[in-house]
Amino acid sequence: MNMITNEAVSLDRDGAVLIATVDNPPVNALSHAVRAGLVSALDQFEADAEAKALVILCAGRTFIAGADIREFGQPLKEPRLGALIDRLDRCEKPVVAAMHGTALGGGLEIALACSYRLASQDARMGLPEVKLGLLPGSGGIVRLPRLIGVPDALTMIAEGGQIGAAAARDKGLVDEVVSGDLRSGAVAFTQGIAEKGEVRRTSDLPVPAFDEGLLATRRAELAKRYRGLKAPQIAVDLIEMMTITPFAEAVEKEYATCRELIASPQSKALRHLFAAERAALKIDGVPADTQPRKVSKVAVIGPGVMGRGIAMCFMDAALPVVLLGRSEESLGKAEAAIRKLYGGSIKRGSMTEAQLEERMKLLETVTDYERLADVDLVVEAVTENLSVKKDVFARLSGVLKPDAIIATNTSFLDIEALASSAAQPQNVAGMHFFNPANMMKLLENVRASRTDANVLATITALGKKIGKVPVMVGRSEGFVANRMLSKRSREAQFLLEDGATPQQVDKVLSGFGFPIGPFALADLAGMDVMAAARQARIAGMTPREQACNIVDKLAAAGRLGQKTGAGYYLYGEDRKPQHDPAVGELLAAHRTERGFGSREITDEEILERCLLAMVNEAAKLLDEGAAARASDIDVIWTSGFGWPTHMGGPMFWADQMGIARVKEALDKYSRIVGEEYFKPAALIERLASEGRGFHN
Ligand code: 3H9
Repeated sequence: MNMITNEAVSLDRDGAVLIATVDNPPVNALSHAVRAGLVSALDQFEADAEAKALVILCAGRTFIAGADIREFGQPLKEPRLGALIDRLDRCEKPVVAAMHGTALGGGLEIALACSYRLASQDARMGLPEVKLGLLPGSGGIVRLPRLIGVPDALTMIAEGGQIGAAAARDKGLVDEVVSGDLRSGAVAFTQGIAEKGEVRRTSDLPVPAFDEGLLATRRAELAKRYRGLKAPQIAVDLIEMMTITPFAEAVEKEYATCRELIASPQSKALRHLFAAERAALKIDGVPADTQPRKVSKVAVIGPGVMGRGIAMCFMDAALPVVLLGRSEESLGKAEAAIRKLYGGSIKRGSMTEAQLEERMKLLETVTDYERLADVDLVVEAVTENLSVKKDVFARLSGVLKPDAIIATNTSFLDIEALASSAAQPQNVAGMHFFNPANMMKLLENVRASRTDANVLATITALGKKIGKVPVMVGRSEGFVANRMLSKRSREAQFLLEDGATPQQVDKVLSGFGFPIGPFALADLAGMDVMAAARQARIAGMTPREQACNIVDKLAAAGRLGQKTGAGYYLYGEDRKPQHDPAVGELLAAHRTERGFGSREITDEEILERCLLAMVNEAAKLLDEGAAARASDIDVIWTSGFGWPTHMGGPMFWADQMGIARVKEALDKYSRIVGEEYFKPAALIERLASEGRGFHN
């Protein structure tokens, strides 16, 4: 008979074993109902003299995936997770956790306080709190090292990675891996231990000895790997604390730190991004139950740098790829380049020769469009020229299956014009990959006015499948990422004209948290590439933008960037950017030619002009409908363009600054730089007058 405790937890029995089943879809997060239900299950278990042991397991796709993030920031409702875990720790009869799916955060902390831990073969365990800018707060930090040792626990806590069931057993985190049905396996195991009634408490275990130097080494490594992030460093502090502090006091200290971190700006930013990434998968006009089309074979047109990278994305996801090029020679080059890139993975130890050969078997190279008759989706990645692309669309229309999707990888061309040149415009969308396509996480999927809902669902699902962060955007020149980037690049150039140096601008932006400043980045991309991109768009520029030709001057002087050893900076063997007085002279001559006096520019002005120019453009994109939500823009910039995740993305940052202050600053720079560049977007005017932010 089922003994219901509440809507989220039910209790039933099998002989002397009670079984508490948590059922709180989608991921069994520890909401108030789950905590209360488990406390009630414990009450009944303790009061029941016939019950010798209790199993905690979960219905649905996973064991408890952690505290309910949606409850953070709300008033705490009893029972707290800590109190539930303390009850488990003190229980005088054995409790067994049976984990499947992902046992994460508070979910794993519950298991750590049980007498025994079982895992199904596919189960994964972790303490991912650090990824949300916080740390375990209910004994995870104090218990895990006692079970698996300090070095492994430190890695799991400070980096948030997961381990599988077999590794967890080997390390001592799990007692047994259950093959077959988890519930029956767990009940059988628990019946075995029930009679003995032996209780094991992780809290009774000593902290295993470890190498004293470990903490300092890991601190330095983590500072390098997670630049600007506070939680990984605090994780080391807490580990150090737990090694020298009595158990109960250490648990209190851990909880107090967790509460502080929940309220910290970094955690708010990272939690915002967690929700934003999931919101980005919900597409306007695409009902949640829309069935994506089946994609089991794809084609990529154009074997250039982008086409090769895109082909690799699909091959890496085990999808067969037909790469179409104009000549055997270009295809041969592409194939060799792909092999070489995979060769790099072999050198780094992330791929074996055998895996490379398997991967290459997925690639077929062809010159004939007829060979595309059986593909489900085509990504067109030919030269960025409307008539060339239209020609490809027309040729594809003649050979593809009627429901095959055509996705263009254009960066700047008009998606509507391209869709109109296809026989089935409802099958046309954009999949805008970023270079290097096989590495970059961001995928801007583009909807055109006639794109079918199930095409949008398909490219979103496919984006996830190939390990990208897909964000749907609408028609706009440069879509979202590049259109905003072009405004930041413009301001960086204008700042040079006004008197700033490349070093100063790069220092301010990398100090903010970008991995690289715009000028060091330009040196990496190549000045010839930058100059060509500028020429391609020069007709649409303002007179000041047209005349701001520093890039052309550097390119003409042969300063093409890292590849020629000189660009905005000088480069030696170590490829570290060095100041070059010649660039100072070139800039001074440019200012004289343009009639600009040089003035002292503050770091604050640099930061605000570069970032607010982007935010203002983003507000226009939102009003135009090219971006569906402010949070989508935050996902785009944090997953694609190095905006530091702990700053939440440009729109989150602007909200933190306050929209009234954003408008004030835009008004100020309208006066200094010009109205045509900084006039506040209509949306910013509206939000400022209503006292609202982008996210509310
Ligand atoms: C913690 O435990 C702190 C404690 O130590 C101490 C406290 C004092 N809460 O990702 P998906 C939702 S901190 C609420 O698409 P998947 C998610 O928003 C927590 N909701 O699925 C989405 O909803 P929607 C530590 C959550 O299969 C839906 O579930 N734990 C939570 O790709 C499906 O999610 C973590 O950080 C949550 N904790 O991946 C785990 N988690 O459809 C975070 C998910 O409405 N979660 N949702 O947008 C994950 O890593 C993944 O969600 C998981 C499933 C791997 C579980």
